Order: sequence, then C-alpha cells, then structure tokens
Amino acid sequence: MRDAAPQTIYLEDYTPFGWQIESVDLHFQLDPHATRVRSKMRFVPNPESNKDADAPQLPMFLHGENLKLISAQIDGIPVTPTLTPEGLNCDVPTGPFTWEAEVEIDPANNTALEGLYMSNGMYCTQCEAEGFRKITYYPDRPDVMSVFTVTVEGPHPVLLSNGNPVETKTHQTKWHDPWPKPAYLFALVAGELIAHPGQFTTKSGRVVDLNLYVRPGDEGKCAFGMQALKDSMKWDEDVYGREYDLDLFNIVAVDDFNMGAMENKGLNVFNSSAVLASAETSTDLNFERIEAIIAHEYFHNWTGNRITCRDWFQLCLKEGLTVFRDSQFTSDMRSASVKRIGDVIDLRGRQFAEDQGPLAHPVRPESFQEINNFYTATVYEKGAEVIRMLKTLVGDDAYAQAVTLYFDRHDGQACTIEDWLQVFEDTTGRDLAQFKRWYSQAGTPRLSVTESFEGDTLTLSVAQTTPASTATPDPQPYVIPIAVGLIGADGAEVTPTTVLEMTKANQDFTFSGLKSRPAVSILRDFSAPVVMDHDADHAHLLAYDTDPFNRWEAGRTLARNALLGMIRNGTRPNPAYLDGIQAVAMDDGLDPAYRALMLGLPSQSDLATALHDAGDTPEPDIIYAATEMMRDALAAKLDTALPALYAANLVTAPYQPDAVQSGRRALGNAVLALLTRRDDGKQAQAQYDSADNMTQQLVALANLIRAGRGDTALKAFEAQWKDDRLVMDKWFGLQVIEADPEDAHEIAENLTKHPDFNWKNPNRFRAVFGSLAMHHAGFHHATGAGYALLADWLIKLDPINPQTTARMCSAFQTWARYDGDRQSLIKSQLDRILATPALSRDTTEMLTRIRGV
Ligand code: B3K
Ligand code: ZN
Repeated sequence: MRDAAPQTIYLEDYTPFGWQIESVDLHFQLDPHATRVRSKMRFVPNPESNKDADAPQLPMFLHGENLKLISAQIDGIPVTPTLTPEGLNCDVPTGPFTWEAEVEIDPANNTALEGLYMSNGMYCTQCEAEGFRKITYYPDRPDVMSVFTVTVEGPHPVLLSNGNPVETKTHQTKWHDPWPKPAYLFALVAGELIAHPGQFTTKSGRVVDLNLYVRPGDEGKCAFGMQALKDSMKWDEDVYGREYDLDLFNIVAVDDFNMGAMENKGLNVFNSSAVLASAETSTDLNFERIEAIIAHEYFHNWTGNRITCRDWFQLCLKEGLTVFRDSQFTSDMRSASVKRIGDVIDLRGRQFAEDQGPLAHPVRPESFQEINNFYTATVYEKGAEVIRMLKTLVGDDAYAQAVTLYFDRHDGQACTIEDWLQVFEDTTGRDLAQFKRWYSQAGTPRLSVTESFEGDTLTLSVAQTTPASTATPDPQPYVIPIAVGLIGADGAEVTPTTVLEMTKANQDFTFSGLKSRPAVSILRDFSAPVVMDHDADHAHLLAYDTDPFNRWEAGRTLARNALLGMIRNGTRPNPAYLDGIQAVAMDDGLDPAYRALMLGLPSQSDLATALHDAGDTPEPDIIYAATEMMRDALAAKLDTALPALYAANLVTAPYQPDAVQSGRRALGNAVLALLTRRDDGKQAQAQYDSADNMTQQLVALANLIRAGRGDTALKAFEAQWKDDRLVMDKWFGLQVIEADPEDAHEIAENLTKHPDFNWKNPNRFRAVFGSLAMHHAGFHHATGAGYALLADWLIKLDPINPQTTARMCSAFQTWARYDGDRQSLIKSQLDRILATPALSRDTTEMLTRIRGV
C-alpha cells in the first residue's frame, strides 16, 4: 500500500539497536493460508546503545508486516503490545528478558515473493533485504545477529532451514545454525523435492554434504551446478584461504523468484533459471552465468554472511566485494580478457546509463525509501570496479594482506565501508580519504587525454571531470589508476603496462627515452570505470595492442566513431574499421571467443548515450538503420570468407559448456549472423535442423527470424519445448528481441495473450517486457506504443509484485535524452502510473526519481 508520506531513511541517522539477541528459536507449522510461527528469543541490553545511564527507557520496537498476532509474552507473562502497520511497540524490563510470540501468516497469498511464500506447491522464503518482518516480529536489521534454531513442521518430504539438521521426526525437522547471522539470511524451504547429492572435503578435512534440491523432472539439470559449487569451494580456499564452515550446504531451485539467487546461510535459494542447466535446454551463456551466480552466492558465505553489513547503506560492502570475487573466479576458470570485455560491455550498458541519468547514486547511497530499489548496477558492478581499482593501486600482495586482515578482524561482525578501507590503510600506510570519494560521489568521471611529443619525451595531459547530479552537486576529483602501455610504429611494445595515479583535476604524465612517437594504449584492461576521450591511432592499436582489452577497445572505438558518423552525416562505414576487424576475425592465432567479441558492435542504447553526451538528440530509427548498415558492410567485407570461417568453428565433439567449445560456437555464430545477411538464412536453417544443443538451436532460430523465415521454426520450437518453462522463457523473449522495430510492441502484446504467458511469474514477465525494454528502436517507437504497453503492465503487476515492477521502471530512466515528442510520451506514461491508487512504495520511489520535478 502506498504510504501517506513515504519515509526517507538516512545513513547519518544510524543508531544501534537497544538490545542484542542471544538466541532465536522458531517453530513453523506450515499451512498454505494459515502458517503458525512461534518465536522465542532471549534479549539482553546492548552495551553499545545503553551508554547514557540517564536516557529514558523507550518501549522496544519490533518490525512486523502482514502478521496476525496470536499471542505475546515476556518472561512467560502475556503482554499486549501496541501494533502499527510497520510493527509493534512493547514496554520491556530493563534487564535481560525472554520474548515469545505466535503469529499467523498466509504464504499462499504472498504474491510479492518476499517473506514466506509458495511457488508451485513448495514453500520458500526470501528475506533480504526486509522480508523477515513478514514472517514474525523481529528487529529486522542487519546489525542484529543471532544464533537460530528452527523447527519446521509440515507434511512435506523435504523440510529445510539454515545450518545443520539436529533432529528429524516424521513431518518435522529441527535445524541449528551455530553461526550468528542477521535475519535477512534466514531461510526455510519445504516441498516435494529431489536431492542431487555431492560432497566436498575442505582443506582442513571437514567433509561437507552438498545437495541441489529440484522439483521432480529437473534431476537431469543438476550436474553442472553441483560441479560449479565444488569449483567455487576449492577456488575460495586456494585464492582467498576461505573454508566452508558447516557440514551441509544446500541449494534449492525455485521457479518464482524476484532475482537471480540468495545467499542464505547454508541454504542458498536460486531462481531455477540461475541453476538448472543441460546441453539441450541451456545456452553457453546460461552455463557461464550459472557458474558465476553459484560462485557469487557461495562466496557470500565469507563476504556477506560471516562478515555482514551494519546497515543497508553498506550494501556494496558485501555486493561489490562479492561481484569482484566472482569476476576473479570466472577469469580463472575461463578467459580473463573475454570476461573483462564482457563485464565492461555490461557496465557501460547498465551502470553508466544509471550513473548518467536521474537514478544516479553513490556506490554507498546516503538515503533511500525502499532499499530493494538500491540493488543496482552501481552498488554491484561499480562497487566491484572500486575494489578492482583499490587492488590495482595497492598491488596484489597488499590486497591479499588487507583482505586477510579484514577476515581476521571482523569475523562475526556487521561492518561499514570505513572498516573495509581501514584494513587497507593499516596494511599499506596509505591515506584513502580521497579514494573514499568513489563510495560517496555519484556520476561517471570523464577523462580527456591529449598527447604531445618532444625530443624523446611523450607527455600525456589528462583532465578529469564528473558531471554534477542531484546526488552529487559538486563532485571533487577522484584517485584514478590509469594503466598505460606504449606501442611502437612497428607494432612492438616499447613500454609495458605502467599504472599512473591521477589525483588532481588536471595532471601531466611523462615518458622519456623514447626513440620515436609511440601509439598510446591507455586505460588498459579498463583500469577505472570512466568515460575516455582520447584521439589515438585506433587502427594501429587494433592491429598491434598487446593488451587484449585495449585491442578490443580500439576496434570498438573505431566502430563507435564510424557509426556516429553514419548516424549524423550519413557517411559510409569506415574502411579502416572494416579492414582492421577483418584481419582480427581471420587471425587463427587468436582465441575464437575474443574474435567473436571483435565482431560485435556497440549497442544502440550506448550509441544513443554517446550522441546525447555530444549534445545531439538520438533518433532510434536512424541508429537502428546505421547499425544494420554496418552489419551488412561487415558481411560484405568478409563475404567469401564466411562459409569457411563458419565451417572451421563448427564443434563436432559432444557438447561441453567449457570456454574452448563455447568460444568456438561464439565465433561460428557471430559468423552465422553475417552469413544470414548473404544467404537469406540457408545456413541458419541447416543449423536449426541439425542442432543438438540449445546454443546452436536458439542462435539458428534468431537468425531465421531475422531473415524473415522464422515462422515454421518458431512453431516447431514451441511444440518441442512447451513443457519446459525455462526454454519457453527464451521462446517468449527471442521473438521480441529479434522483432523488426515496427513490430516489437505488437509482438510483445500478442505474446501476453498466449496461454502460457503467466505474468505473475517474474521470469516470464521479464522475458517479454525486459526484452521489449532492451529493444531500443522497438521500445522507443515514435508512436509511444512501446511505452504505453509497458506502463499498462507495470500498473497491473504493481499490486501483486512491487519489487519486480519497480525494477522494470528503469526502462524509462533515459527519457531525457530523446526528442521532445518522445519525452512527453514517456512522461505522460510515468504520470499515469504514478496516478494509480495505492501504488507501492517501491514503484513510487523509482518513478518519482526518474520523473524528477
Ligand atoms: N543478496 C541477494 C540479493 C537480494 C536482493 C533483494 N532485493 C543476491 C546476491 O546479490 O547475491
Ligand atoms: Zn550478492
């Protein structure tokens, strides 16, 4: 329900809770509409918040939402607390006391998928960030950590909670988690589930039982996830010295889930799309994503669970660090440069858009209304980039020492960014006050670099500016690690990678002793999350750069510049770009996955941003047409080479989702996309007919749609996969993604009439509307039909699932960069949604921020 006046919470207002909770006992008697939750907790005054002896004794406040209070007692004596929509207030003794309560909740009607809810007949929970208050009365804040014992009673064969099982009776299992944790890490799962078992022995000899619990029918999709879990456990021991700390680690796959997965202690709950995998039903990209998410949730056991956040403003403390750790893992398991390029594409596409628009906020925000709206690309991905920069600045050894100190010093605590930076200051003696701006200021810094060469000396003059925003009206200069290498005219590297440390608004850096003017390869491996203006010899760098990221970046810059010229002036595709890309694509000495990335183009949305930054108004149809023309030009350039290149990368060995095979498929399929422009989809049809795995089948289908001959294959695909919900999500999404811009909104609308369009399932909703929002020219169709359709459905979804609704509102965040007509079309939709009676706090906050005043 919309609050009369939504409350804003501020970081600076933090105060500790008045009590500590020594132990929590919970008892669940499961029932779809009338689950009973009994709680018993031992409260003791918190010395941290009771320093002022004269302070008046306030009643205790416990969070609680949508709960029916049956009874409450303090030290065995019934009490009558004062109930509010957000919780209860109760007078309590000055010393330690025992609180007992019984509440009733209705999981079957919990469509918000937060708290205890039901999905396909099974019970499951999602408590982060503030869902535990929908289960029982509790101080639902991350700095209250306690030891939980949980009894689950119900008719289901599988009854799970955190920790280790300590007592099993018929229809009842008791769990104990010895590690103190905040309530957001609580989990409960019950249902008719099948376990896919495994085992891992830690380096100190603890034998850990592992299980992946799935619904009957999904048993064949567990093996990959189990292996990924074992690889993650081993990697965290080898690289960070972190061992697992319970005898059991369970993962459960759930179909209705608002996000990817959740790191509950010892009982991770996963969106089934983020864990179930098989060659027939999952693409190479699905496999890679699943491996990364399993690693991410597992790594949270130390960065998030053992050391958690003091308050939700510190979210990046666990998320930025854990994303950074999972990116290191993927780099080690697969190709480091391919991973880095993928991450930067994602960062520019999502985080830069956020940082440059009305939703811009610092990595550590300073205020919020609904914390679920701050699980953002800025907190996660920019948060990880900040840690990456810190590691670059202090070096690998100091990073390892500082992180070890962090684990030693803060194990079992709820911490802040100050605690995190302090271990680096203590280890290195550095003053990180300026570095801390990366956490407190919003906005993407822009670096402009000019070069001069005199005698034997190259001077790089670098200027940094960060646009002012509502969140940061007066940005101050950052500490920026700028990794530079120099490439000679003959293509040889004359100066290997050197990290320059920029601290001022304007700074010069010199390289002396050079025989001739080199090409400057700057911001190697994307050493900082900034936008770079640098007029370099990109064609030379595309041919010779020794830094794989920057070699790719040179190609991307050439592509972007060429496309911007085509969009603005109707020029032809740049021959230097086409020549350079052809050379790389044909170079058998390079990793196929890398060559595939080289064949990609900047996204249409990124081009729109670049145009807007330069003071132009992006025209989605023109951007689309230019991109199409560039792809045609690439296809024409490579023309006769395409069939052989395609054939050379066909994988005939049995399917493996590893980096080598998936790299070859990525290149083969990048080539197929060009080939389809030359052969009207003949090769795509052949690939569709012979495909024995989802990567090949789905890419072939996409190409057939693009070639205008997808109807038969779409029907065949639907008939083949109608009973597999995860594959059908792909079927729904692909038709929108591959649609002609003129038809995208109509195709999306027709799909909502399909009998399998279960709009209450977040995966299915996102398959259609997430794809529409990503279809730049389709969503921004001049009639505004795309905007209106999305708005209709957001209005419909909001009352049942505010979290997913609010998240999808970000599709509108770029409204201010388009022409006046589109701006007013979008604004009228934002206003229409905002005028909906009883709009959720989540959606209200997002749209108010996007809309501005
Ligand atoms: N910590 C969870 C995200 C919870 C989101 C709540 N709206 C998953 C993760 O980042 O690992
Ligand atoms: Zn996380």
